[in-house]
Amino acid sequence: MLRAQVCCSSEISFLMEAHDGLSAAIAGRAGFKGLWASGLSIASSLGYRDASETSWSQLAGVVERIVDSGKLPVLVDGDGGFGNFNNARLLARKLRQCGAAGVALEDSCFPKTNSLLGDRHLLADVDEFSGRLRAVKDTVADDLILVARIESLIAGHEVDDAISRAHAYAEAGADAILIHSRRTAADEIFAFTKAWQNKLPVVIVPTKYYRTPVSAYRKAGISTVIWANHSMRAATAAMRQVCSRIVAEESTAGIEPAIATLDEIFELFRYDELADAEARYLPQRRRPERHEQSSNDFEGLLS
Ligand code: SPV
Ligand code: MG
Repeated sequence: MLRAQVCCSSEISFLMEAHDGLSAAIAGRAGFKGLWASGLSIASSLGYRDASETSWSQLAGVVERIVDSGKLPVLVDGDGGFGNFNNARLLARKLRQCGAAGVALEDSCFPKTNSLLGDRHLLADVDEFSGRLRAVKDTVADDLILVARIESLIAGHEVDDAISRAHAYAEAGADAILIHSRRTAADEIFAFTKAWQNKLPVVIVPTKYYRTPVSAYRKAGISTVIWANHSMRAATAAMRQVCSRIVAEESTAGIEPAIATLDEIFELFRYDELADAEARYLPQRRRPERHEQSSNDFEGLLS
């Protein structure tokens, strides 16, 4: 399903960020066909920094909830694989067990730094990173789609460097190339796609160059666009606003119309299905005598 979207479709596809079961369910309801389990967003939701502070097993635990709750194919942000080839293949095996559809591995060094922050972005050696990719491919074969993410432009290198890495990663077995840029215009991305000529499908993350219209990505033959952190940022803004108002107003009356109703939450997670299942599977009889007796006894004690 994810392979079809990223690798085989002539239509552009969109992956929406999810960082927990709630954000995954909401994205699915909104109509997205696939999810991005974002390292930044998951770290933030756990109260960590996107600097390899989340462990690979914590990531896997969250991915499992995203997969179960969203019921959509999930491409997992695997950072650099949390170490060398061995850590990367262990991660990939675990993500497959959790039901992920793909993993994106970036050619950064451990511990990583978020690509959109600061200027200290150390690139992995091409051969060493290719080994990580090969180890993952040999471990999970085609069960997981393997996206090789190139951080050359983030680290301040030229498009040529990104292209030569893309060739090496394609050779190592990548199914798609994610080219990342932190510029506010998509010029570097289009220079890359022009030179790369879709030798493998191209995935992008337009967090910084968000003004570029999707029509330009279609024209450039881009396969997949990742909206990488927008639910987490929306939740942050909304929670901050609600918390400040409750503190200031010492009441929740004012914010009630602006927040999700409890019925929306019950509907989102299909509490009606649970009620139906209870009717089907729980014994349909009156509460046991013994129970009534003990509750009466309890009332007796209080009176
Ligand atoms: C993420 O969502 O964690 C990403 C994209 O890796 S970025 O934050 O731009 O590095
Ligand atoms: Mg990340």
